[in-house]
Amino acid sequence: MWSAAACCRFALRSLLRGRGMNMWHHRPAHLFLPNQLYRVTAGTHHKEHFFRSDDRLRLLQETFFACIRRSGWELQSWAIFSNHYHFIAQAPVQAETLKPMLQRLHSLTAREINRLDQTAGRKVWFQYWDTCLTYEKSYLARLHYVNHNPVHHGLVAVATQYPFCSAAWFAERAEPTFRRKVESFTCNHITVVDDFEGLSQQAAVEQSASKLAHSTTGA
Ligand code: NI
Repeated sequence: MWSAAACCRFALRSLLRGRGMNMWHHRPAHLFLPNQLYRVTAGTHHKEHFFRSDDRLRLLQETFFACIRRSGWELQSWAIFSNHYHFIAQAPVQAETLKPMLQRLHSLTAREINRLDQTAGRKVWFQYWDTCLTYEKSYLARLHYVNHNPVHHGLVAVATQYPFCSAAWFAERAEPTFRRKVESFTCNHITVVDDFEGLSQQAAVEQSASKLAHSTTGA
């Protein structure tokens, strides 16, 4: 016999699978701890759309979750795209684990993308930028920014429609008062490294095919 909790977990997993979402399993945190919260952005080499399909985005997202869990960071929001990603997370005790965690994420995903493209050793990731969030308002505004980043890049009309970001997870699981507080912030004044093209996946596939055709014809 299954316990009620086990039934609930199974139902939730089935629900998430049915929606094609592999979401972070914790509830959104609402504690602000200065000097422990970081916002991170990373981009691919030459902003290439290496993660240009749902399968590749899923690979990146799942590897990202695994690396975050392994390092003991507490994820608070994330947005993953074909050529960059953003996240906000709370450091475990020392934030020095950030660098090895990202190195592992980049190494594992680069190896897999290069295996798929048969381009062993190709540089996939460029670099990352991290900022320690020391003011609560800045933290809340950036949570909102990351949750809504798929809209900023023109990929969806409503962020909860995008399966590789935290918007749906946040909408479903955050306490209503916390959610309303975060959503009350505007993103207009935020300056972040985010000058990445918001290509739709279809456009990214076409762009990639076009480059391949040019390289094979010598154009
Ligand atoms: Ni972005």
